[in-house]
Amino acid sequence: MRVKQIFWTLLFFFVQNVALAQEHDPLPLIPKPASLNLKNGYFNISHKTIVTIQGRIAKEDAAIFNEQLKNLFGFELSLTPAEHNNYNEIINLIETDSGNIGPDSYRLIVNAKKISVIGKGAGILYGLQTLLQLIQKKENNFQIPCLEISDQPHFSWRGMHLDVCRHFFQKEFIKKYIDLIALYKMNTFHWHLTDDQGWRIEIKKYAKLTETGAWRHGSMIGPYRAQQFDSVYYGGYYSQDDIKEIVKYAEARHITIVPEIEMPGHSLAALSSYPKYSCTGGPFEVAKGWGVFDDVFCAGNDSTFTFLENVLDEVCELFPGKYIHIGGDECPKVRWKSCPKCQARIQNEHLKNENELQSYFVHRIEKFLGTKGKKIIGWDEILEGGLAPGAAVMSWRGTEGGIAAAREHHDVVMTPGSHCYFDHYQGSQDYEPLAIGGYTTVEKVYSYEPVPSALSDPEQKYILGAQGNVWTEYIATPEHVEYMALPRMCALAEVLWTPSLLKDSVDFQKRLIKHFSFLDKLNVNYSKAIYELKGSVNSLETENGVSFEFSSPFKTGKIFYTLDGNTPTETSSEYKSPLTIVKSTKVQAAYFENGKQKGNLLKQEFLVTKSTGKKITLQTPPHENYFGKGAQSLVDGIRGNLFKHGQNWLGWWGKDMEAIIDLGRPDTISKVTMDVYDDEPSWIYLPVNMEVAISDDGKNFTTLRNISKEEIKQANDVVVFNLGNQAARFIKVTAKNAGKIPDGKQGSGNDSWLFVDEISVE
Ligand code: TNX
Repeated sequence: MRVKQIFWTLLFFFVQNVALAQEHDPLPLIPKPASLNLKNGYFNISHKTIVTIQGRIAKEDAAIFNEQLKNLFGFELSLTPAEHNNYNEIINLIETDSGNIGPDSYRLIVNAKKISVIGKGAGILYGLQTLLQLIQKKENNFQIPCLEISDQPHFSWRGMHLDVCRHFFQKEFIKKYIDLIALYKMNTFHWHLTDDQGWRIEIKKYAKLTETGAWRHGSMIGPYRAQQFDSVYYGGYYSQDDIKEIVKYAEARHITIVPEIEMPGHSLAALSSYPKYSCTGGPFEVAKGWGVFDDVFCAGNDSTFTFLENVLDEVCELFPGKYIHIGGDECPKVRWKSCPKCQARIQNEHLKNENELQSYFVHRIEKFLGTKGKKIIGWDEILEGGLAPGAAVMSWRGTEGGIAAAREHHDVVMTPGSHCYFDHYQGSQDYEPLAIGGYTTVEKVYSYEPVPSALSDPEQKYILGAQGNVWTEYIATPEHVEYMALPRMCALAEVLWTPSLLKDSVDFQKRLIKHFSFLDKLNVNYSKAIYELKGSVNSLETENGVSFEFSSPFKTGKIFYTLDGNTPTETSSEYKSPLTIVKSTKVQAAYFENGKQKGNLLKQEFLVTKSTGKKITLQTPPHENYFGKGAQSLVDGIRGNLFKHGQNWLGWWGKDMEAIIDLGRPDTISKVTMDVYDDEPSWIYLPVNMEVAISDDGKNFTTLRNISKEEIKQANDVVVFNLGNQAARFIKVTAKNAGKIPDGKQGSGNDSWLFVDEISVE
């Protein structure tokens, strides 16, 4: 009897909880907690609420929580030591070191009269961040729903990066950025402090680093390929007092700052101040433009190392964290090749080449930092020529560097351009401010899984987590940083905090839209690109052409479209299901609600030919950063569009493209057209050779036409193969990559990119 009773009681509670969970929209929590159990009722929070505190950390956390409350809702709570426990409405903060709770984890229990936050390490602050996001205004009250949460971080490195060199941001904004990092339970701020365009940290021993190196006599304006500059004197730096203040500010929010001092490349600002540490002796100017520069620290000169060690001495004093980021990326080797001292070093140290010289450089710095009790972390180029023994790697050029480092048992932070570069476009380029390129939507960031499946279980442990990077070549104001970082940072925070099994993109989008009002209150200029009406092209199995599908996060209104070039209104055709595009058309569509258009006008032109929507295979898949929808993007009827790399272009890095299109049956063909892309300063080179071949069986191909480098150059980005009349079912198109970038060019010594799009067959 008793057992039965318990059973029914339990069932009742279970059903009630499930019903509650379904009835309510998801609570606007980001990141989503590992476990949440919603209950009936509310806790009323007001200036009368008392907070009792147990523990030193809890006391600091409570003070931060109070500041946040004041800022967001205009009231504060009374703080008191734990003994006073006999109040009506109280919040108990309990710091624990119990083995039952993991590092930086917390439990949050909200009852109608009492809230408990039990946490370890950063756990209490994280619990309070959850609490903050739960506060809802109801008439004149602020309420928190009754619930129980048990929560813990999924990854240990939950980072955000900010480049303060290409553009400088004042101390106050750095604090706001840190506040946002804390709000989303992230714990690492990677501060990119030195680069070609500015040295931003005061070093007492070398005053010229900031007197000279922090200032430039102009900046690049507009897109890279326009190569235009203003002549405005620009710069700024953080004094050591500023740095100490910021480090303390971050520490209170359980955030470790990883300072980055770039070497051996990206060092023109330092060399402008102290040219004697270069190979040629200078003189140099702090860079006005973006990109990669040939003059780097001289690796043959011992005094370079003394200089860097003295700089790092001061850096280590200022930053208590265990990691110092030493850069290591994009270091051209041209100067080293002709520098007698560097060549002598290669000889004396029995190094094979300049790559090994870079590795020598990094090893030497690592050793020095080891004596200071620090570990180094660097961009994935530090793998080339042999990784320093204790170095951790930041994998940015894709995931390969991370995989290689983990296999060698080095710690890894994933930050691939494909998902973690928040300087890329996040919405349609028709409406977004100028960005460096790429196309990384919030949805894409959310889909990211930091642990590469190629790694074995034991190797996976070396993946510490991931980080969002905000490079600021095209981002000059705090508002613009916010715009690029948010809400992509919300998505990444959830990728890093929430167990991957609980990830749910539909639920995330609902929470995010609710959460926007919170960001409004914080005065954060986030992007609203998720409201965009988007179009996606899919292949049709049976017919010619492609299907075109619209999606909008709004659900209550209707989408209208036109195919005749007119702007859609509510009297245009209503969108019910994916459109079938069988001939060249210009589609325009918009979302309407209550008689008004909401969001953007979607415009898409299709050029339908014999290849559109046909089966296509690629010998080598494109690079993950420029993957589009894979091979299908080459025959989706959408031409690559100059200035818009990222969305429609597919890119190969150092590799050739070979595509085979299957028309499904033999057909007459007379012309093949393909778009190519030329932007050498951005490392994108025209193919050096292209070829079209045909076949009846998909195995034995006959080459019809081969186009040389010169002809490709003259083709003006659209390469046309006139073939006469041919009968074929299979068409093979190849484009040969230009290989290594030659000396004297941007990015020399690196692999070049090959960008192609749409293969039209007529
Ligand atoms: C590559 S990521 C760089 C940066 C640029 C960034 C722009 C990395 C290690 N180096 O210097 O700012 O691309 O996206």
